Amino acid sequence: MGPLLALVALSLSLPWALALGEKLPALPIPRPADHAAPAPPARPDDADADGIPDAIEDELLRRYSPTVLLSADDPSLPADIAWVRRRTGLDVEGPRLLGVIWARSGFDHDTRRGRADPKGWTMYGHAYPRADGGMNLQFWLYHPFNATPVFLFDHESDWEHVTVELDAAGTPRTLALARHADNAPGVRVPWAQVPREDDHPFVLSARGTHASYLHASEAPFWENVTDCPRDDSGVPRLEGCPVRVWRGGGPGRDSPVVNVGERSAPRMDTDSSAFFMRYGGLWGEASALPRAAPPPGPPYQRGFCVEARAGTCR
Ligand SMILES: [Ca+2]
Ligand SMILES: [Ca+2]
Repeated sequence: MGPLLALVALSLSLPWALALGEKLPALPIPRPADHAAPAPPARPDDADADGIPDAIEDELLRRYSPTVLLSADDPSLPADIAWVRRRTGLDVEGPRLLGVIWARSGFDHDTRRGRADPKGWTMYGHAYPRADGGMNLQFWLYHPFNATPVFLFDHESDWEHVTVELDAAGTPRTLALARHADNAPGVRVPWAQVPREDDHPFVLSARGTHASYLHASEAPFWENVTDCPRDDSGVPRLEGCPVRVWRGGGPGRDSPVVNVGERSAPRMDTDSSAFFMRYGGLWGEASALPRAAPPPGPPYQRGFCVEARAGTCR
């Protein structure tokens, strides 16, 4: 894309995205002065300075990570940040227009397909205290492409998320499912109604758009969600069901959950967790079509710190 065309495309796509806003009310990262309460002092066991010992965050993220059921023919399987960066050159020093960074070039066909091996599907975990004394466990799920029934809404990169909300006693209260514009945090379902394996909630991922549902019957007519037969308690029977199963989490699960820390104090365990926080640009090429802008990264989306205790999610 030439520079002039790129400038026109970006100037068209950003207002559309902001106005129609599936993903792009990109809030600026708040400065410390934006919060009334001071940040808790950093402790050796709390590298992201949110007041929760990191080992507890890690354990809770592993315990409550979702089991995501993807349609077997989903055109864009999950991936991880290091893989997509190698293939696309996404970089904090990438090309910048109107102050916005974007990908140097479009994602090729193979990149859009995502990773074939579930071991390469990574969930990015964000655990933080809520203002009411509870805790939110967010699971951010990356696919390299969003394919819709109406191609006009297609875009490179897709960041989706679900949130397990713990009460002040640490007991799960709800599961919030992000879908399209309802994504901060999304549609809440009481925990007792959430089918699970151990403490891992089952989540249905819509084909191509990757919006999250508990049951296919909740999806709008234009969404394509593969469901499975259920047992008496609502747990999906996976044998023979045309889904691909994504179990993120700890030992015995397919792929890891990477705790990314907080915006002002990212966990630096991996290059990917650092990039997750630092990259403030668009996760793909800009587009002139409405709702076709690639999303910004999760830390720059309005759902990232929803209902956070002041001073802890900065
Ligand atoms: Ca912490
Ligand atoms: Ca945290």
